[in-house]
Amino acid sequence: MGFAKTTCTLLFLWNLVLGPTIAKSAAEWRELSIYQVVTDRFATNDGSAPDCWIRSYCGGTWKGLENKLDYIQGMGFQAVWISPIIHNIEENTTWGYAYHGYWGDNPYKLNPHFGTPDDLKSLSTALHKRRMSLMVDIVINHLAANQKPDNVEYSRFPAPFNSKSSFHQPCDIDYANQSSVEDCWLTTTLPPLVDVKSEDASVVDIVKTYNVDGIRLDTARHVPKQYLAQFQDAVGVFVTGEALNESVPFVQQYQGPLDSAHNYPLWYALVDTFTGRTTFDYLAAIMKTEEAVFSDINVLTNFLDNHDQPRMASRVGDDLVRDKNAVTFLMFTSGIPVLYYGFEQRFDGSADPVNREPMWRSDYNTNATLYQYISKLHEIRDLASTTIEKSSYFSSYVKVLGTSTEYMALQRGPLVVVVSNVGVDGTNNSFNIAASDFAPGSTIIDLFSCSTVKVGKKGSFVSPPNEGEARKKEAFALKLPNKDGTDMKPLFLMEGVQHE
Ligand code: ABC
Repeated sequence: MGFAKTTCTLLFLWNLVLGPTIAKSAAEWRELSIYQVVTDRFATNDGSAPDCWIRSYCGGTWKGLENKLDYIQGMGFQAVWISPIIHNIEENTTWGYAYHGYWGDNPYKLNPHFGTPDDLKSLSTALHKRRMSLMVDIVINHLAANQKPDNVEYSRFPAPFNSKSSFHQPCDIDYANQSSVEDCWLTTTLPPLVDVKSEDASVVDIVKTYNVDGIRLDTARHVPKQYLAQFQDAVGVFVTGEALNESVPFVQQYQGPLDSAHNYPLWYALVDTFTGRTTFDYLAAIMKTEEAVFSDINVLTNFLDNHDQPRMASRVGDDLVRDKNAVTFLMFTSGIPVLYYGFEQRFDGSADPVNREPMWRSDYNTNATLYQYISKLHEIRDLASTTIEKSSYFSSYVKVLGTSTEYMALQRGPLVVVVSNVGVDGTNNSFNIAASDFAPGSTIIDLFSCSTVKVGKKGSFVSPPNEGEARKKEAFALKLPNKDGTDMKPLFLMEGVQHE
């Protein structure tokens, strides 16, 4: 099947490109938070801010991204997921150019629009020097051609893809039929996405040598599961797969063959909850089902936005408070938080492609409210996870302490998080938490306002409504007890967390 031959060639090629592997396991990834970028849209080589057509290359590069790692790390992220790196079709098409990277035509070459092999290697090294991790988006389901399905010039693809027999016959997907989802073509209109016969092992190792810490596997639901398992085995790094579906049992099928999957079922619930369309009971029910059904929810990749979906800010308008509550939940619930670039600048693009705005429009403003806020959330997360043993914090599941129409309280390790979905209008209702792990009689502190609350029987306490405009607007509170459960001292998060 050509497996060994392609493996050796590619190992050689990719080792040249990226240097030695620093593979990270699922257990290591679950302690990280990920920042997702579309390379073309994140930063240019020289820091310039060109105007561009939203469906063409805008000029972002790996070098540009490397130069902006301070910005990403300054918010607290420990990993960066970059869009696909391989060579793509060059032509303008019905849907514009391949700036996003999902229209590969040669997996053996890099996309020159994003830089040279040395540039990518340099990005990888720079991340590792900062103790950050690199996740690369990989597409094994298809290649692309800008010819009608019956006229695809297969000879233009490199071996072993240079013949029609390496691909399935063109057909349109019937989403009710899994064989059709796996074998038909994701798109048959121009430019068609030519479906690779992934079950041929020759393809597996194309990716084996991507010398990165983790992989985001595009279109996982379109690849037969036995092949996904082979792929996971072959690459030997953490893989999170994209199976775009609302159903928990459906997405669960992909954890096993792969380490992890994008938590699309949770995403649907988050959007509905934090835009105020559903109650917290609904979210709590999804969380409970996921806990029961998945083998490990802590390695699923959770998100509020991504490059395929309308951004949160496009749904909630001016209501920054909803964004704050949603991202608070994201950072403290079970699973790996993934933030799509620009969320912190309140980019509000709706459907693809306007949700892929050039980042330079924000001027990389580190004073932006959400930028500062997310960096604070990271500080709290670090504090909470190091107050107890870090690995036990990240392997434990968040516990829902209670819900009301306006609030949800969650406990994770030493922290209770109270989020609200009422938005900027706030609420005058307090929230009674009947039981928590806090010691009765101890004092707990709201990490944002520094106000304190006394814990009653069974760990019960009252989370007061926000007083005064600032708190009222935020409509949530975070509580953390001292290590020994005794009296608390304030933590001034604006000036950095103080442990004493
Ligand atoms: C281009 C244009 C768009 C245009 C589109 C037709 O063509 O840019 O403006 O609307 C890449 C590019 C896109 C490009 C496409 C196609 O290629 O990024 O800009 O769109 O040329 C992945 C990536 C995505 C990427 C590709 C292709 C795949 O994240 O960025 O797109 O490599 C399916 C796939 C999923 C894929 C997604 C785009 O399409 O499964 O892997 N994403 C149902 C199906 C889903 C399906 C979805 C969209 O429709 O179940 O499998 O996703 O077609 C819910 C249900 C869902 C349901 C949704 C719609 O409703 O629970 O199951 O999803 O309630």
